[in-house]
Amino acid sequence: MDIIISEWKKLAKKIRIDILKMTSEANSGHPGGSLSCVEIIITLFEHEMNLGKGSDDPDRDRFVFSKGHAVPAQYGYMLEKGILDPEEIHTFRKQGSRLQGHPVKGRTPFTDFNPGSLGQGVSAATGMALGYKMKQSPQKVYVLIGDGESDEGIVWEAASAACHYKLDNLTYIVDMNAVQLDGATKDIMNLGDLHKRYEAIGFLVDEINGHSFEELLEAFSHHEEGKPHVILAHTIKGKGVSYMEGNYAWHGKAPNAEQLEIAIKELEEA
Ligand SMILES: Cc1ncc(C[n+]2csc(CCOP(=O)(O)OP(=O)(O)O)c2C)c(N)n1
Ligand SMILES: [Mg+2]
Repeated sequence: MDIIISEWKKLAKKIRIDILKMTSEANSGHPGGSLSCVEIIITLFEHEMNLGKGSDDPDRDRFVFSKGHAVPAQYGYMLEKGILDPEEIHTFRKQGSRLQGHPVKGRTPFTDFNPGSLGQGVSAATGMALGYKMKQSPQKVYVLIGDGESDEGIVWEAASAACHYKLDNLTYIVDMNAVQLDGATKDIMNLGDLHKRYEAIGFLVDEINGHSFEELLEAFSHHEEGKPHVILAHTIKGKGVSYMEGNYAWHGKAPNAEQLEIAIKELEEA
């Protein structure tokens, strides 16, 4: 496993550089929340999810990027793995391009929902998992949720339904970077103790460091029959770039050419 993790760490660095390059060239996008979820995306796509014969395989597992503004992390992964043409990095957020600022279902591979309105992806993913249960299909559904997004009421309606219908084929991963659009999540709408909240509804709960591949792998290996699973993954918004880390100002702002150069240097030298 050691060898794989050292490769994943190199991949994470490349993806972070891609995120910065694509947002900088587009002069728009969301670097902060994209940088925080890179290890989560890698662990899901490299290890956890059954991708079947590829994106068109109807029997593969499903992924809903509910905090869809952070999709540069998934684009970066797909660019690095050759699922997307590396040249497409230059098309991010351009008119007519398939690499839009939020995922577009059916336009890019492994894109199972059109998110953007926060909270809706959680509801959609929960419905997908219920559908697979009803069909007695072994397929699993994974959904990536923001901590700020967790302020949305629809998340909790979906979470209750997930327990009511015993959706043990469903995993929520919450990117707990502690920051949302214009401040700290605890200052804007305090979530209280998410661990206890999810446990009280009936989830199997893990709380981990979301930048640790070892902890992500361990958490993903847990399963309890009849219970949906939530992984509360503590991360750093803007991870890897000193002037972005923990700073809400980089939620929806792209680095300029000079800032990009500093960021790439920091990542390469880390
Ligand atoms: C329903 C809804 N309200 C507001 C927004 C605007 N918005 C986009 S991202 C964001 C903050 C999200 O914060 P968080 O979920 O913590 O994301 P992350 O920190 O991972 O970037 C907001 C308020 C939205 N997209 N949808
Ligand atoms: Mg956040």
